[in-house]
Amino acid sequence: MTTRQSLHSLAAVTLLTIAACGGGNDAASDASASTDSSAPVRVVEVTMADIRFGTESLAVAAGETVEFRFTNDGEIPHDAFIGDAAAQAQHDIEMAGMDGHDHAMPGGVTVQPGATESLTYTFEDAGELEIGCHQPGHYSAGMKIDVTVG
Ligand SMILES: [Cu+2]
Repeated sequence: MTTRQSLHSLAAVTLLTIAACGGGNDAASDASASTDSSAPVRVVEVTMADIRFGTESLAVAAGETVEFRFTNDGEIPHDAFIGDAAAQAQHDIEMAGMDGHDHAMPGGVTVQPGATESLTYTFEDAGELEIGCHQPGHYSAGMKIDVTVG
């Protein structure tokens, strides 16, 4: 019993280690093995450049869970924040007040130059969402992806 418990703990630590190393090339090959969810997760790779996303629009199914992998090919940090247009506008105001400093961002990630960050999101309801970058001035410059959930 004790042995089984420690094996279980070891497995948990291994999974945490893989998660902490997200973005490395080695982690990518293990991603499917570390996914416990029964629902298949679609992986969408998105590049970021100064100042735009490599993808302008995306269609997903209502209820679909997507693992985004944002790779920043630019020379400045970029964000990816998922929400409807009203949430984007609100978030842009909040970020402007923080001078672009990193902060906890539910539904979003900040990606440093040269880095890759994963963001897993379940699109519950049909509608129009956006993925916006809220580094100062980026969203208003059009750094966003239109997401159609249907
Ligand atoms: Cu940006």
